[in-house]
Amino acid sequence: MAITAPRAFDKHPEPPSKAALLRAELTSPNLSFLMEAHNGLSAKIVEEAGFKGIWASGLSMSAALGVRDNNEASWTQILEILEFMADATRIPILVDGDTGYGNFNSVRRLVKKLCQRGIAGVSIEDKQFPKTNSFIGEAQPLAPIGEFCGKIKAGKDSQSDDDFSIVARVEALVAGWGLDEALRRAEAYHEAGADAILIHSKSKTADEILAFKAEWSDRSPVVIVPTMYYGTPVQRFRDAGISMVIWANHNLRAAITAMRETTRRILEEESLTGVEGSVAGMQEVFELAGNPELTEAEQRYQVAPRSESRAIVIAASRGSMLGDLTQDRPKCMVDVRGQPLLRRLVSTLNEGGVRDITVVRGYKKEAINLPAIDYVDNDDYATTGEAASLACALDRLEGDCLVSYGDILFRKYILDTLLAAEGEVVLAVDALGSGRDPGTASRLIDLVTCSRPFTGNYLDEEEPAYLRRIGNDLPAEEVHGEWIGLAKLNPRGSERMRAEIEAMKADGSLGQATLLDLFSRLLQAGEKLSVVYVAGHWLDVDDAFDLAKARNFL
Ligand code: SPV
Ligand code: MG
Repeated sequence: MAITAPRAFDKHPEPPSKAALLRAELTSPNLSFLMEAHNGLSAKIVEEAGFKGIWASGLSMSAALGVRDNNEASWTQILEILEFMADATRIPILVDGDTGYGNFNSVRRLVKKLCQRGIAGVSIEDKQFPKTNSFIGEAQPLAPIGEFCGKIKAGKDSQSDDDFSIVARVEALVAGWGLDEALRRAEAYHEAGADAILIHSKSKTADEILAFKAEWSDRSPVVIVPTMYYGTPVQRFRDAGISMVIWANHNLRAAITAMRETTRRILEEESLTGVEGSVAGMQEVFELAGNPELTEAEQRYQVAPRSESRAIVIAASRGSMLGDLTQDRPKCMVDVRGQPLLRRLVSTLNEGGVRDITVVRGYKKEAINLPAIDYVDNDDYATTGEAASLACALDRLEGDCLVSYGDILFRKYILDTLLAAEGEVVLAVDALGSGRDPGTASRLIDLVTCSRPFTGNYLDEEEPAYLRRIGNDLPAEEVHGEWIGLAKLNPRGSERMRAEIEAMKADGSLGQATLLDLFSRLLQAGEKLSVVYVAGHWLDVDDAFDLAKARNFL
């Protein structure tokens, strides 16, 4: 015989499928154990404990959904749970498929879907749809043998994975029909193609299932569910040659006891202290959910780290050009289409990942009451300027930090661009803003001169732009744009800004200074301030005309 070179996949054989793993457990001469699970979490716990397979119990999945074991949950709802369980684990799952949820045709579709979702096998029982749990009532009606054999054949013909197992569950002993009927049925189901027989019993002893096994011998693997005859030592099942034991519902029952006790204590004690030591820690929850893997994957796929930037928003002034609108509230709380201006600004910051926000209040500070924001107050707002307001938040001015006027709105991409920009202090500058005529504007415009003008080409990355001058009265021919009122500082930029504020405090110039004065001092001290050019897509609100524009901006 010719010797052929090994093929590539021989060197790296595919790991066995879950169906193959279950089949191996069923057919091995050793006794195997499946442990009940009813959702992704309990399935993970079963795997973590070291079980080689999972029993997806119909009773437990139903109870966990708050419904009865009477096919009250639809089969597709069960399928959803199974998908979570299969995704959460690597060990095989044998599903309690009840009666197959209908006739042979239902079984065909069920088996097809189970194979698609990575389920290793299904057990179907020879009762009538809709079923009732075997431990309820007496002498439940059984399915005609021929009809049940049809379901087994239909299921076997529908499996897309050759190793998928169909376990035929014989209910004759539970229904009181006796050993002979059980054997007759098992034989027929075996003939129809069942991969194993599950012989069920509600007796307190294992006598009847052991009698069955003795007669059945090794015609096919035998599976048992010793919920009622739990007192029988497992060694007896081993000695009898039973193939697989299913511990059918103990995770559900353990959870019920634990949840009841915890809930009762918390209700009574109106405190968590009593239960804290006995419930799983938060870290355990995160670990079970697989959070460490996500952290690893973030590094592998280089997901950009979430912005850690904080923001200081200066909103101390009244905004008197808005007249009556700022009688009882500061400008930042003026309504813009149903929401205060500041709330819209905060939303944009939040959307950009900036959650740590401090607002410096002054005029009518009690009217600024938005949630999830820190506040500091400049109670001398009437006689001081923006730099003094910023100084009120000096201890927040650290790390990556945005400094923003409280009366501006801008598109999120401007924030994103700024957050991504390199540099110790970076100012967002509107290149089109240079077209505004400072002479006719109703307010002061923050004009800038930069190391180069905006080229008009957003892809133009040749040369970074730096701030040369900033002020309200620059010569028109030197103006390259308008600062929009938003700047980003990196840790070193924040440190420099803090130092400069301290220096201004010391020399007495802080009180009346604007932010422009602060930037100008940094420039004079030889600091490099960077510029990111934008072209529109922002506005500030000073007067009624701006407010109308703001409404349109949204
Ligand atoms: C289940 O776990 O849903 C079963 C086993 O079918 S038993 O409840 O014992 O019938
Ligand atoms: Mg069941």
